[in-house]
Parts: sequence; C-alpha cells; structure tokens
Amino acid sequence: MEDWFDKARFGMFVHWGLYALPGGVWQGMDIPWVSEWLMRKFKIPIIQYEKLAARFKAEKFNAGHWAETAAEAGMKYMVVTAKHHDGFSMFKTAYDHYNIADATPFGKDPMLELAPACRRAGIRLGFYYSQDQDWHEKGATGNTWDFRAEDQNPAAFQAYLDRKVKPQLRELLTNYGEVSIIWFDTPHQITEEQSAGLKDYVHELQPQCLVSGRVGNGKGDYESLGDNQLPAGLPGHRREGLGTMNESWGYKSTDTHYRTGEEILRILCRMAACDTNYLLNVGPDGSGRFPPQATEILHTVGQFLARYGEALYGTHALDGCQGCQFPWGNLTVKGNRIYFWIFRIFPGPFRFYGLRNRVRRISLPDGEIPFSEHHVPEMDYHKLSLNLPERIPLPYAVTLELDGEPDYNRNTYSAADF
Ligand code: JFZ
Repeated sequence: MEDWFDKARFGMFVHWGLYALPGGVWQGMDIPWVSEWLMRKFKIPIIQYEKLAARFKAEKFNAGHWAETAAEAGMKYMVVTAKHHDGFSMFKTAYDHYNIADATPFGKDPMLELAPACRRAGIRLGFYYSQDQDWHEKGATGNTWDFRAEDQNPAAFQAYLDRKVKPQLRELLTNYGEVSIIWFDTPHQITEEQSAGLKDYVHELQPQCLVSGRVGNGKGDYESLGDNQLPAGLPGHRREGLGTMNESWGYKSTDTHYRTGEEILRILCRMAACDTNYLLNVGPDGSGRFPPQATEILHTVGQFLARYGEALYGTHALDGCQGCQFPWGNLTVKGNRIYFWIFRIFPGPFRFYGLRNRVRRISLPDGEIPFSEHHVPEMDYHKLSLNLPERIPLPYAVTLELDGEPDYNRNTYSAADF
C-alpha cells in the first residue's frame, strides 16, 4: 500500500456543504456546537433544510485557489466532504437530484474542477463520505425527527448502503481520476461485515485508495484519532490526527476563535513527533471562500514549511522519545538526522541528553551552530550542549547530523535540561 501517506505528514480537510450557507445560525439561533450539525441540532425537517440548496450559489468557489492554497501551506493532500451527514451530495450523482450540480444555482460539479486542480498543484485528493449517518435517508442513522425509530433497523441500513452509499462510492472512485483516500466517518450502526465490505469495495475500484479508520470496526487502512485529539506514543501503524482552526468543521460565522499559526505548528510538530499525520480543516463559507483567518494561518504555516519542511516530510518519531513534550518544542527524525523544532528559547545553553550517537554537525538553513557534547559512561549517553541563536524568528528547526541513525537511550531520566 502507498507510503506517500507517511511522507506527507500534513493535509487539508475541507468541510463544505449546504450548512456553510447558514454558517451555524438558524432562525436567529446560534448553534452551540459544530455548524455542520445544524440540521440535526435544530431538528430541521428535510423539506425545510432542502430549501438551502436553492440559495447555494458558491459564487466565489475557485478550485485552483483551494488547491494552490493547500500546496503553498505545505499540505500534500486534501480531503473534501463529498457527502456529510446531511445527505447532500457535493458532487454530481445519479442517485438523486439532491446534489450541488442539479439542485443549486451553482449548477456544476466542483469535484470535476477540484480533481485536476489538485493534480496541477501536486497534491493528492481524497473524499470524506458519511457512510452511516445520513439525515436525508430513511434507514440511515441520525434523522429521528422526519423518520420513526422503527424505520432504523439492520435491513433498512443495508438497503441504504446498497441503494446510495455503494453507487455513490463508485461514482467518486470512477469519475475523478486517482483518489488517495476515502474518509469514512462516524460508524454507528455499521457492522464489522459492512465495514469490511465497504473497504473491499473501495479497493476493488481503486486498490491504492486508503480507507480511513472511521469506516468502523477496526477495518481502516490507518488509524483515525478523535476530533482535535493529540497523539501520545508510537502507533506502530499509519495514524492521522485531525483538527479545526476554530471550533467548527463547517463554516461558522460566529466562531472567530481561531488558533494562531504557531499553535497549529506546535500541533503539527507534536503529530509528526508521534508518527502521525495532521489533517487540518478549513470550512469555506457558502460562497466557497476560505475564511480570511484560515488563509492567514495557512500562510504562516506555509512560510515555516517552505524554510524548514525537511524537518517534517518523511520524518518519524525518535524511538524512546515519542510523545515527549519538551518546553522548547519537539523533535523528528529522518535517516541520520534529528530535527529540533524550537518554539521557545530559555536562558543559558540548550542541553539534550540521551543520544548514544556522536553529533557531526548542527545547522540552520543559514549556517552551522557550534556545540559541545561529552559522553557519560555510567549513563551510556552523551550530553549535548549548544547556544540556540536568538537572532532568527521563532519557531525554527535545527538540524543535527549524527554518525548514524539516532540511537536514543530510553532510560534517559531527563531528555533535556529545562
Ligand atoms: C465527525 C462529524 O460528526 C463531524 O461533523 C466532523 O465531520 C468530524 C471530522 O467528524 O465528528 C466526530 C467523529 C468522531 C469523534 C468526534 C467527532 N470521536 O471519535 O471523538
């Protein structure tokens, strides 16, 4: 199976659908949660929610801008919502008229533009697909206000998988070229057999396509963390964390509580330090525009990765050190190199204990950094000491070249003097 995933380390999640139009506000009420759950939170009848489609113009949607923005931010793949829990298809589908191409003034299939745009930008494309919750369908999970409880039963759910989910997966995996991920979500009533069946169905259509952990029942090609969950420890397999920039996946006009670019970089570093990808979400508004706060964060992250991306792409955790949280930042490893991601500098020399290796060279993109190290026989490791430059803006990444692959003494009491 593809190893592009581990090398990528960083992707863009895009939550875009009818819910972006109200942006979390319904009849003057602000949803006290994530905006893409508007229909369920306010138990909006299907017949009422469907009317949003007639107002969905997406007049500012620009596939090339989305893809270029992701690439400039240093992201290597994009996962975009093809169908979220509200059941509205953000692609042209033969299943029903309830889709962006047939039911909205936008009147086109955005995925037909996004797929080539991502290829031109050199990033891979994946589709988010809610295979279990579908508030537009009897038999699927979640709509308890238009349908009766007895309408939700194993036979009805299987019928939903057969009539909507699998035909739409075929469309997504046939009409847009290579698809790198199908990002399933919220496995509620799906059985182990059904999860395995969907994974096999995806692989029959595109063998290289990865299936996210949320296909359910442990059948994913990789582990998906919980929303905004931070990793700890080494997974021993592919793992992806996911996070929002503010507190909502879908566009939420009233949520202006965005993280800073540095906070996002700290999360990215922590993910990579634990062998975990980071899928960072953007929620475009109803017009298809990225919120300016999101664009600013992506620019900051992109600037860092343009200069220090070697510290991220293709790196992995230092065994014995994973999940360590140092006050100055965290570290990643690639070949005979260790990368210290420095977010804070403390008075006095920077010390790092625990390496059995000898360090050959320590550098920044603009030059070498002097250092000293000495061996501590009774501890079987070296004490490394250096003066971190204060002349360059934080955060930055320092590269250590060693005499071989990093060999870290797991018994190191204090991996750094702080
Ligand atoms: C799900 C969706 O309900 C949500 O709208 C969004 O798409 C998000 C990415 O995924 O929400 C979840 C799913 C799983 C967990 C939490 C929220 N979880 O496992 O903690």
